[in-house]
Amino acid sequence: MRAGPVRVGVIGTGVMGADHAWRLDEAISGAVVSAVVDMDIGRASRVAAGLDGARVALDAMELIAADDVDAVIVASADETHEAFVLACLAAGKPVLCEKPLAPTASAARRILDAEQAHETPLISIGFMRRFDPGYLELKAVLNRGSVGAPLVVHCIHRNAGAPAGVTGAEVVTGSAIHEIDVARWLLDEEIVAVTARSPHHRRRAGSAPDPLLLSLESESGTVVDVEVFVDASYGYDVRCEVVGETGAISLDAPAATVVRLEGQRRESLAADWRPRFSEAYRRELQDWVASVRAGTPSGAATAWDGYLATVVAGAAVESLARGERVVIAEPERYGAAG
Ligand code: ISE
Repeated sequence: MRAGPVRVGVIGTGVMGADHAWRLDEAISGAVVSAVVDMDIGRASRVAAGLDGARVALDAMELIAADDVDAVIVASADETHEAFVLACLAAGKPVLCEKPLAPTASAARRILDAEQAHETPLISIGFMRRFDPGYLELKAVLNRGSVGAPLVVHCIHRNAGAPAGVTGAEVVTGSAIHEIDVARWLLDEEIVAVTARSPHHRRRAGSAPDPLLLSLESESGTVVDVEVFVDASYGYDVRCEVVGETGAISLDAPAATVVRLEGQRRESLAADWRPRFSEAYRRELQDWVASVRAGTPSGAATAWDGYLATVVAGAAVESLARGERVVIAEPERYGAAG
């Protein structure tokens, strides 16, 4: 067990990086944020000013190599993940990388290969649904066999507003990838084929495929249908239902309070994923910090999970472009594609 707190460096102080830094500072035991960095130095400085003793690093590579950084969170733009995660591996430092591990399967594969040179896995991926109490209970009930074998899984993933200019590929690798990971994790199976469609485009979402509909087929034939909105207008809404041979299990979206007033029963919805998944983020970070202190792998998704999620995401992007079902070849599914 490492003596003293883990000194964490945070790369990227946008929405998620700032949230992780704040949470580490306020709500996680055994860690301190020692350094932050961002393309926007003003943004990094503002985040550092709100933390207890964090400095602003010169650049991401300086932060990764620094003696006052034991472990790194990568929460920068998706296309920068590969260079930063590879640098963490070269420095032998544990890294919690936000999803996706990389925007393409080939980049994720290079990271996976580099990690394999290390005896202990160093990479954890921020698929936080794996730490959400609701998803964990759903998986536990499924694993107990209470509803029999799963036949269909319905995933709904609605965001309240779209970032300007988001592309179809980004909706898949930035948003739908959570559901791809959930499908593999819940079913304990690989995805063998994907069909992606975007029947009606919402004007508010610009050119983004909104909604994006995916149909994922698992090895044993379970179908996972996924609906993603980048801009559903009304709030952040994530749901999941598994229908089995003898019953169904659904996620109950947590709301802190229910107001009964004037003949109505109202629950509020979060504006984005941070409040909805705050407990999942807390558990994910606490687990990661504990694993870094103990020098053991974390309970988070691994580089392998991150790689396979990008393989399925790549097939979804291809299906969207071709308008056809895309079969994922066996070598890719089992990581043999070089
Ligand atoms: C965002 O980047 C996240 O990771 C959220 O969890 C997800 O719900 C959202 O769709 C993404 O844009």
